[in-house]
Amino acid sequence: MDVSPLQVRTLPTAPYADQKPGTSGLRKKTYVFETKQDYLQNFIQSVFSSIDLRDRQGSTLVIGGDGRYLNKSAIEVIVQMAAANGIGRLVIGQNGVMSTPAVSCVIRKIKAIGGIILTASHNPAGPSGDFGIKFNISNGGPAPEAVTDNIFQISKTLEEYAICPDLRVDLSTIGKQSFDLENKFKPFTVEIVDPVESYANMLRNIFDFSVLKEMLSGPNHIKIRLDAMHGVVGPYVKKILCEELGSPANSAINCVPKEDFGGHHADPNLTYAADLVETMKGGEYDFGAAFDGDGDRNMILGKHSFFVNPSDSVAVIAANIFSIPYFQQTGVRGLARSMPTSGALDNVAKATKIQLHETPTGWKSFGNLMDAGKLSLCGEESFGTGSDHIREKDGLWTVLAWLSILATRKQSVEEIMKDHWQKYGRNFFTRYDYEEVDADAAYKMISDLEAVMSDKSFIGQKFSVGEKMYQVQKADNFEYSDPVDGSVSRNQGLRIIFTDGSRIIFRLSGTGSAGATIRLYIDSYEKDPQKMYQDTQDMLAPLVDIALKISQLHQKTGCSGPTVVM
Ligand code: G16
Repeated sequence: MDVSPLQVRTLPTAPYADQKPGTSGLRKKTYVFETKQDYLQNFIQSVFSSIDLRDRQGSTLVIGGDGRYLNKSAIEVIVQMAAANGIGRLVIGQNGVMSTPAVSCVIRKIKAIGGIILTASHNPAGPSGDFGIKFNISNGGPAPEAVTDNIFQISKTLEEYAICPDLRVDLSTIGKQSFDLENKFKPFTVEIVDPVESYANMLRNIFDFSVLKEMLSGPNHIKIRLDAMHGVVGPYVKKILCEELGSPANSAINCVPKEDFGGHHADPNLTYAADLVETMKGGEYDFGAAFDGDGDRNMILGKHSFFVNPSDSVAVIAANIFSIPYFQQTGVRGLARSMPTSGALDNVAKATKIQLHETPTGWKSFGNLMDAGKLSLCGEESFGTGSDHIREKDGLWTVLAWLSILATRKQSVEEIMKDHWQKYGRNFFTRYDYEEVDADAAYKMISDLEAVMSDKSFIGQKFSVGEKMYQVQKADNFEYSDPVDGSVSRNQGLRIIFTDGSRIIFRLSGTGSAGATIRLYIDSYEKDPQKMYQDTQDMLAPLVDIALKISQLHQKTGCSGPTVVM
């Protein structure tokens, strides 16, 4: 197919100095769709310019998105620009759709130099929703700081971008399309692939599908309910859980990806997945799960909506890890959680003598540890769990991990969770989000708090609420030295650690799209079996009081309470 010559177009004169392009590596602006003219073109040209010209011809990039509004039109522009920039080959999910875990899987499988993911993750979609662009590198994970900084530097001075404006790609037909370009770069190929196939194949090699099939469709099958929330994961659920593992069609709902996620907020938590929670309360289903827009997050529920806290979820998987055949082959190289995630995983690591890593929020540090062979399983409190099978968190993998545990233990979700607490103790955990806070007030509150915490007299201070008394043992701003590349990440969150191990953590979100989001995390360990089943909010109320008192959060930001409690 012949296309018109490459064009070089001028970008708006004002450089993008104030906008770090939104890769997840550049977390500050990840999900903000900048409305400045040609933002997409600037971002993509900066990514391509960061790849040495000599390497582009022989290279392959994987492209996919979560199907939200602008997904397809953005991919059409990316294809035109890839051609003009001399990229040899693109592999794209059919109709431009591919889940984040699947992109990671395909990058690794075909040894691509990286991938571009069009997603704003768990944030709302549609014409008035969010949009984002992510750049992943050849290990299948989010680009590290060194790469994103380079892209950012390029973006600041970029004046032009290259494009083949007449190149028309057919995103709907599976197969190869070749384009002869009237320039020195040729041929340019685009391969449209089934977005589910490689990913499903990977899962077949990780889990025992015959055991899962028996549990989901055999004579004594359990009943499950999976809510794809009109995000990208619907076709994966249908193909893998329903077609292949035999779960009836009505066990999977909201499976057609929509540009606006059906007007819902595709974020799997008790607030936004309320429909699933309601349905599960009825007791008809034994197991439930919901996913976010791009398929990397998950929420696990048991019968009657028994909620599995994500920090507990990764701990349970760790404690039962050999229910998953993959780990029988690889062994367990290490466990990891992000700093604000509860210490539930630490209890398992301690008991099993497996090395535990505590990393900054986000998936990048996990990827480094995995590449270095130091990490097998990891998770975050924000509904993310995953393993070294790819370099992103993985919602559907987590569901199959839980189902494998259910199959091995022949117990319900609730029984498994309660047994776990009896054995390891329970970490009560909650997160308060204060969204759309005035940014200046939020930064000031955090810096004032850091000043209070840095005062020598703060260590040893006692705080009492009712009968409860907590004494400060340690207070700092979390810092992480990456044991693999030696990089140091500072200012990762303020931690107040008490003598009984309870923790209060404050940090500013890196993914919000309006104002600032303050996150307050509370984590408290309990080993008294009598108190094990108490209500989380009741148990943690004294620590919440102390956190608000020390930080003066409400007074300093004008907030009267959190917008979301998890
Ligand atoms: C939030 C969560 C993090 C998570 C990040 C990206 O970041 O708190 O745990 O890693 O989103 O999640 P996703 O890959 O699903 O977009 P923050 O900085 O807003 O707290």
